[in-house]
Amino acid sequence: MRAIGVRGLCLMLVVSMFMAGCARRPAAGGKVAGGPAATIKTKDGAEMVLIPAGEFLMGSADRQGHNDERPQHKVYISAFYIDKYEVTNALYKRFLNETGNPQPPFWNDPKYNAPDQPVTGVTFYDAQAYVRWAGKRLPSEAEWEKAARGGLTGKRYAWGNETPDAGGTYRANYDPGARAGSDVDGYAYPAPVGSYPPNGYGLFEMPGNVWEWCGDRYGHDYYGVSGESDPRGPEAGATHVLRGGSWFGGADYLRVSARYHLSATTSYDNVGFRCAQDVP
Ligand SMILES: [Ca+2]
Ligand SMILES: [Ca+2]
Repeated sequence: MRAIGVRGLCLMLVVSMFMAGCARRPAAGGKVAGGPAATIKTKDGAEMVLIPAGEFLMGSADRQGHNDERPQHKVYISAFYIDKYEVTNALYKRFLNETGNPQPPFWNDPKYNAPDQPVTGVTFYDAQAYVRWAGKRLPSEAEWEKAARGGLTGKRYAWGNETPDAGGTYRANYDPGARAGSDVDGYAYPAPVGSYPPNGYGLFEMPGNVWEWCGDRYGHDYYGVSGESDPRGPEAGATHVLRGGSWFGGADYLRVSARYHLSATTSYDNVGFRCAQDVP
């Protein structure tokens, strides 16, 4: 047997230290010991982020809050996954190809149809068809708000209480107003997903870019009667909830507690969605 010499021994030492270092790193996806993976990739190709179980304060006690955001109330949400980004045109195209669902009205408009822009012009029923195809579901309104808050408590926006343009840095794609111009924040139309900083849970564009359909029906006074654990909205109601504001609207609807609603058959060029999923 040949002696390996001092250089060989050093090399072996370096290699074994490297391997030991690798072994200590968390598995791909950052699996928490004994718990569900922090991130997963699903059938449609989307990345999803785990939102931990726990209580949060839903709604607003803030003077800026609208009547339907009151009363602010405590809600418990079970752990769930939510898409890291709004559903893009690239992902939606696979769904159209596989299902023959009709193209949304802005599908061929170059202002909206880049592969990494969020899909727009989707009705609530389109969004439902997509989530069923992907084996997922729409987030409840309460899940959406918890996810949007990014772990912060009682703040006005996903990033805190600063205005979306504080210090000259734009934190979302919206319409800052006639004086500034709708593209002073970087984009006059939907921005490619991932263009703005993520929130505390690592989710992008929860505020702004496109409004996002939630699974719940809308109830103006629902917060006064809502259950405390995984609420799913009122039994009846003519419209469905949307959250987050959009490129075609002001800062008020970027607030994490702001609510909006439309009939399930409406399709606008500032409305999209993202998916949620139970923890298996
Ligand atoms: Ca804008
Ligand atoms: Ca959004």
